[in-house]
Amino acid sequence: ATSALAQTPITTTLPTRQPGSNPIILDKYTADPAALVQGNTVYLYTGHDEAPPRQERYVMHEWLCYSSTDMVTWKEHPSPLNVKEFAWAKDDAWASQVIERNGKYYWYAAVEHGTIPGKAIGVAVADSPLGPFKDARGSALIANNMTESKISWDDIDPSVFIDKKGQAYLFWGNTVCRYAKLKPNMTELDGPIQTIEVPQFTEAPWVHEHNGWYYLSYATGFPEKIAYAMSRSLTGPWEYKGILNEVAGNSNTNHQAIIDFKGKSYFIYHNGGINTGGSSYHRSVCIDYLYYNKDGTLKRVQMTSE
Ligand code: FUB
Repeated sequence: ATSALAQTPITTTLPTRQPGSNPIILDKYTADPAALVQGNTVYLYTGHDEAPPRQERYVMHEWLCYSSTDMVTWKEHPSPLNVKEFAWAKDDAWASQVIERNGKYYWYAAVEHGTIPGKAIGVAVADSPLGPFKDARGSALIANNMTESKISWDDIDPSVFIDKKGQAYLFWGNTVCRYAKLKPNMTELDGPIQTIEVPQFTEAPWVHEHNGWYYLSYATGFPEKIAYAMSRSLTGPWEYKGILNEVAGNSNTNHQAIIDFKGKSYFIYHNGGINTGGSSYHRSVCIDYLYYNKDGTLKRVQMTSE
């Protein structure tokens, strides 16, 4: 039998976006969003799903950057980082996050290592959120050790956070959630790698703070939903609070960024929602509002097409 997907005509002309609708970018497939608020502007960094139509595999060589001052209209900037910038890496511009410290911008990114088997995390630095970003170390910050989980993609999905005292933390992982402190230079670990116990952690940790609570959201199960835990401390213990949103349409993976901007909170994620070819490997970034309960817990995200 011919599948519904095979019957769907795949066009190269993607639809035109109505302002405020989801997905927010229609002329490229975008995945693994990370957002950085800088004053009046939100910078949105995404992976770029470049697989040819119907090819169900990740083809990702570069990251993309968009900015907005209203979360509705998004301006695309030239790609500020390509996996080739990491000379020690082979390919695979997977999930990433950018953070600012002392006027410099640090981009943590998962890539396939060229000589050490499996995924690794590199860090690039720039003087502007728009780049150009340059490899800050000349080597991986985290390279695959394949110790506990025995999988080659356990060192992926970096999320970085700086607390009010100026201590930076890097969170990452697949199957096992890990974290480590970063030195003030942001390019070296400061102490041992620790693990975090949260139920059914698949990947995609994102750490944010809101009203004195820390939140660790992450992809759970497969196909992936997003779950979250809360803590008063970045070093835990983390208390599991449940599912934050359901499987996003037509994509086995989900990957979230959470920000506050101009008095509102946003849940930024991806789905396979473009109806001319969207899939688990042709993903699209979406944005919905996020609402907090009085006790700090999160209301389930209502995914919308607007
Ligand atoms: O984009 C490649 C991988 O898919 C990411 O690292 C995961 O979070 C999932 O979104």
